[in-house]
Amino acid sequence: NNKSRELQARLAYSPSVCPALQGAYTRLERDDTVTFDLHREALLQLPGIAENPVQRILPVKVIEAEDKGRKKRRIAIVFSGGPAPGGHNVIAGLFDAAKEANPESEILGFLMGPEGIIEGMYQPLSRDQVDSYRNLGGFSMIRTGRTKVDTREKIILSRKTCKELGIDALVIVGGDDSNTNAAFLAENFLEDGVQVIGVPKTIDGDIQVADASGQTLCGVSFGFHTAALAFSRDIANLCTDAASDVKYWHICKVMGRVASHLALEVALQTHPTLTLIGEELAEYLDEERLAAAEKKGERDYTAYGMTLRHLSRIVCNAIVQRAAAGKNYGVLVIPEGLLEFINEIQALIIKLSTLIAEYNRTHDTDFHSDLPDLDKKMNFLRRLAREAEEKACISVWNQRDHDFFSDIPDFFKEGLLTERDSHGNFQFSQVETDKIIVGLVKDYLKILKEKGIYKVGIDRSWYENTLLREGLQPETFKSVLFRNGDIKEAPLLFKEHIISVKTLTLALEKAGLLQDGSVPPAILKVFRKSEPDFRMQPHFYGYDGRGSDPTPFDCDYTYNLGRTVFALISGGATGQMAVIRNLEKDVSQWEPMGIPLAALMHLEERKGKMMLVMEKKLVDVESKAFRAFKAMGEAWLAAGPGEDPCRRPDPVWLAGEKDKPLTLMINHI
Ligand code: FBP
Repeated sequence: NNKSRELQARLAYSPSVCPALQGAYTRLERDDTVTFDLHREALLQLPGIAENPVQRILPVKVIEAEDKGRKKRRIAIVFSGGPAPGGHNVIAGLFDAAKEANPESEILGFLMGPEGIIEGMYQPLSRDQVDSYRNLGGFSMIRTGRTKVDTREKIILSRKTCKELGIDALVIVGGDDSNTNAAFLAENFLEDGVQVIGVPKTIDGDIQVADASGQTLCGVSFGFHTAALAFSRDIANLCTDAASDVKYWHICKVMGRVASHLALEVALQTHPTLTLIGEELAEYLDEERLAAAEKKGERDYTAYGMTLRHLSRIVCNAIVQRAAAGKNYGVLVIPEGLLEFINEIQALIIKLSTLIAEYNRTHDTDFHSDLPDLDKKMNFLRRLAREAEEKACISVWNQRDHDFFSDIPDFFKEGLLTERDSHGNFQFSQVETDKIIVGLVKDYLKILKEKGIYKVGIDRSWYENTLLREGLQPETFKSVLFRNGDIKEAPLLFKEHIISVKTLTLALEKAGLLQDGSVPPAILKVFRKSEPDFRMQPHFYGYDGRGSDPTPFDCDYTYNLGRTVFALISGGATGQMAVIRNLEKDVSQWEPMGIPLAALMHLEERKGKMMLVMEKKLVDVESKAFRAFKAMGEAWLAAGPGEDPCRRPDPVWLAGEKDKPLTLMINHI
């Protein structure tokens, strides 16, 4: 039998269903208590769906079910963007609900993402097929892709496919960009009577919706909980490793293209030594610099936001603080999208995007194919900088930009120049952010070491245990290395700059503690441990978590989303996103709803242009979850990873139905 016990349990698991979705029939009811501030541009670009109402889903008895609920339907579903655990259960929920309402209804899967709609690549889904993927991770049943249906031609082809296949409704399971796609397709499909419903997917956790009054309608996107828990299990293991071998700082880059939700969740789940949250760094204000400028009657805008150099100082301060306590190890968590929040880098990314878009427009060709290697790209930028200087006019790219850009390492330059994805997003997963941080930190630590600021103390409990084991009395050791024998008071090792074995030997000689003319091995061992030697091990938590099998919470959530989608379709809705309200509560209190996609849109810069796209929700630094994290920061920094504060979350499958994202739970206390 190739099926593990977990796999067998997964295939047999029957997700809990909320009361409104337990029967075969439902009806929609307009909910005017939920209101949104509609963007003017959404009204202009999506006039047909912009004023959709919010719809609640209510159960009806079989006898009351209207004919439209029982109608035979052909529904197509597509996965779009990165995989997220639980996608197969959206299909299962939709499949079950559609078949219960009418066994003759059919569910088709478009293959390889939106490309499948454009090219007409699809597969009818059978019960056996759906059953064999229940409660399993990945998007492998129909696969996924990142193609954007963004041109007239692609929209025409998509309409043609749906018409030819006699599709009644199209379900798009995706993140913010895919739901933007869903909104534009819904608008364009109105004429053909093809309904379009979006489903909030992404491990990044940045699809969260609250209405104008602040009431939460979608607390988190599906897949977030699983990915965060999968990463957390591994990172908790690293905390144990760090505290065991006591020689490494593990640096863990955690996925999340822009928002730092995953990093925050991982921090709350595992209590690592230090976690950087991009959104907090973006709020940074250099008050000293601001005050200095104000004194001169000037306004220094560079004081707002964090620089790379400052960021490396934050990390170094933590390393130095721990080193002084004898802890030359730790676990640092950084969000994948960290650089997005560093002002100087963000400004650079926007400038580069504008230049690339301009190049493509004026050359009617492609920047990346025309200038394939870094040297060619750099020559192009150099030429632009020269031209701008000659014209002495304000330009997108000037010599200062060029100098700053030239100064950064080649791998980082290449990362910043990588091609945007089809939605115009900067591909942070392709940039070795961890390598950049490690480089900066090492450079700065070197300076701190030379200044005598970065020096390693001795972990008292560790050295006492070691010395006792070696039969050397701590009192003897202390009297040699510390003034008055008081470890807290004055570690001689540093105050006297005893930094080499030679000096240590002299000190011991003075105290008559040499054994056969050399340092006793026990002391040497302690001394070696105390030598500042910064070693960092980089790790990336991303694609593995995306492919994990879902937690019970994500299994239930996605199955209910699938059934919600069918309820919306059978109620005649289009241009809506399926959501479940009250996710933080028990399934018996979950409320399935449809919310208008158009109301979730705003304007954003993409490939150098302002575009109407779904708004991502970033980490709110005023939120309860963020404040809880900040309140624990000092304790986590002082502690050894693997020691008391370190938290080991349950394995993904054992987490239990009631285990939900901590950020979601804390924010709803
Ligand atoms: P979605 O927004 O499509 O769900 O994808 C999220 C994500 O997993 C990000 O965390 C990551 O930056 C990106 O996908 C990686 O994309 P790719 O698969 O193209 O490398």
